[in-house]
Amino acid sequence: MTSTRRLFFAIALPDSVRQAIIGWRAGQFPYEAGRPVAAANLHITLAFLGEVSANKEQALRAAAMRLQQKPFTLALDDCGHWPGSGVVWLGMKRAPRGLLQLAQRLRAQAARNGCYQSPLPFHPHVTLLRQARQAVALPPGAPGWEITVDGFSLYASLFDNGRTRYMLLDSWPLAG
Ligand code: 2AM
Repeated sequence: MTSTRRLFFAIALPDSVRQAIIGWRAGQFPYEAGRPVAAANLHITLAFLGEVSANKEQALRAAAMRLQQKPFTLALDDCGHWPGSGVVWLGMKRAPRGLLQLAQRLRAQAARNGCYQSPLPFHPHVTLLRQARQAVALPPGAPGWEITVDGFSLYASLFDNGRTRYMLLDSWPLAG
């Protein structure tokens, strides 16, 4: 049996932004709204890869290394709720073209390597709360934290001691 890991490509958020987000979140949502995602786990997923073998991981890493794209900025200025998946999220009113392009390229590579990709439109977001299945009073927007994205990363999703933890495996710069 070959072992697999649950992997995804994502944009890491700077520590200062993660701290600002959790401070803001604490003032916006009551305890019963949902389960807050740990500060260390706040990120924007670019492509979810699922359970991946070591061989496939190598191919995906090689594709990530070949990818050429310029850095871009984004502003986290939107907030919403998906009751079906129980997720309250932070996002962007207008996702920058660079972000959509980066995600599209990584998702295309993932699909080429046999990783199932959802046919639903890509909606870049930071998951703030989980298990939010009841109606949630949402703030009208979000403070609009600006982030310069000059790289992207590969993470493994681990579950230990009843907690989900994301382990950073590798990062690649955006340049060119
Ligand atoms: P979520 O935060 O909206 O749940 C690690 O689990 C990351 O991959 C999370 O950002 C999660 O998105 C995303 N993810 C998990 N399962 C997924 C799936 N089946 N399709 C797309 N993204 C998924």
